[in-house]
Amino acid sequence: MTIQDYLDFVKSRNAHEPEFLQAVDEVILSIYPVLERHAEFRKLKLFERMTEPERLISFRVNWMDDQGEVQINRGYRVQMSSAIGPYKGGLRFHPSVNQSVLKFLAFEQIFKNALTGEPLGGGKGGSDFDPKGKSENEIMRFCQAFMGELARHIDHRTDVPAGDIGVGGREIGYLFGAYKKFTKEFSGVLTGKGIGWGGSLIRTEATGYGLVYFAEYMMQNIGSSLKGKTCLVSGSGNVSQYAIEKILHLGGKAITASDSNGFIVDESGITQEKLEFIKDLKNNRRGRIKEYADKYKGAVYQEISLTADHNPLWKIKADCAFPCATQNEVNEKDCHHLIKNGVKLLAEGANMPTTPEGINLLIDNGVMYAPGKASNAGGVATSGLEMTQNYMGTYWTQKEVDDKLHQIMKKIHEISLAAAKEYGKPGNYMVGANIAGFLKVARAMQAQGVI
Ligand code: NDP
Ligand code: 2IT
Repeated sequence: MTIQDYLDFVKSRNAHEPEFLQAVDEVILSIYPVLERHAEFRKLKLFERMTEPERLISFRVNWMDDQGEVQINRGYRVQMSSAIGPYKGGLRFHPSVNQSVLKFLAFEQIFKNALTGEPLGGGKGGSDFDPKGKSENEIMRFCQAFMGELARHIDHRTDVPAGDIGVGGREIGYLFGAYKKFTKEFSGVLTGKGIGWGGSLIRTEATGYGLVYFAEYMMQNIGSSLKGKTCLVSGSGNVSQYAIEKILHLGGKAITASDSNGFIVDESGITQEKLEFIKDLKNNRRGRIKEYADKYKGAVYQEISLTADHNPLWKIKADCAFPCATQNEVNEKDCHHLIKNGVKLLAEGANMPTTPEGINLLIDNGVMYAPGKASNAGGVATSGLEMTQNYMGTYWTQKEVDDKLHQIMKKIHEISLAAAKEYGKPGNYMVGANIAGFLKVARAMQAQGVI
């Protein structure tokens, strides 16, 4: 089969799922040389099988709002691959959630989880529920209604969800409480749990911290570091907050943060004190990033139009860029702006934030580019560490977990570079991460037979 044959095969089965096709196209373009080298993988149709979810569950979620009106949402769990461990991946609550978005996320998760070196399969789930503007009680009732159905499809050895966009510590608490009530079981069925009831230290910080550890390894690889570097960060949620924090720890300067309405630029840098303001604003008061510029007069706020042909955040001059909000938030035009301004590195905190045209432009212009499945893997890796602690019935210290996270990111960096080199694309983290992740899953599937 040619690359086009593979693309046609997947397209014919998923014609109306653009995000899923985008994620699959990137992987097949990267791993085709592996299939050329391994006739046994081709014969077993391993790649084709990876693109078909093992199971896709879609369900109705009914709940009652504060006005007593019945609301109907759609819930999903995509159990994509259990080749190397139980299905593992987050839950996303956002109005844009649909089958295509969750299949792309579940597909990415297969390779990301393989890269972590832990026994984690790939999955993803969520709902088109919009948490914005909902009361605390509505969030709780929705989580309970959602888990009312999801509980019958998951358990701590089969499928272990966690958070993603719109699902943080608060939602995991409500989901866990509901699961425990429905099943009579106190187990590690979810990760990202609170400290004191099964959660792991550093899980909250892990995606953002891991992202910046990974970026630091990329800089070290060219004899440089993040120290003194000006950084653009998009988003202001979980991943962004801890990316900004770790950039600060390593001596860099983050100057932007955003939400779906707009972004702030603070040329003097987001300090720890200002970051605490963002954390309180976003995690407790559920406010908008605009308030940052009201509070800190040196900062400027600019609105973003979601339908514009570029995002002005990526026009700000900086050394490094960390997209940490959502898919396709950095397009070709944005990459032109980044390159023109001399950006040296773009590492993805979000999943698939850069469009394929954007990625090609960055790589062709010598910008170091890290795909999310490598650079944001610290979150799920630490979820894996939470699962291990739950199985063992123990808690590790902050230092123990952070050291392990550091080692995992270092290893992902090494194996991605090694695979890229072996397949004739030295320095190409995208090709390397896809190949290293694919090989691990492929060998497991090969060993387990046609099942
Ligand atoms: P949060 O819900 O905590 O934060 C999401 C942030 O992104 C918010 O600032 C949000 O703004 C913004 N955002 C969301 N959707 C859009 C949109 N369509 N356009 C513009 N801005 C948007 O989510 P996380 O920080 O957990 O997740 C961010 C990204 O990181 C996602 O791609 C997720 O898949 C990925 N990721 C998350 C991991 C985790 O452990 N949480 C692990 C690995 C990857 P607003 O408030 O206006 O919605
Ligand atoms: O995209 C991701 O890796 C996550 N949202 C985290 C998944 C997890 O199971 O911790």
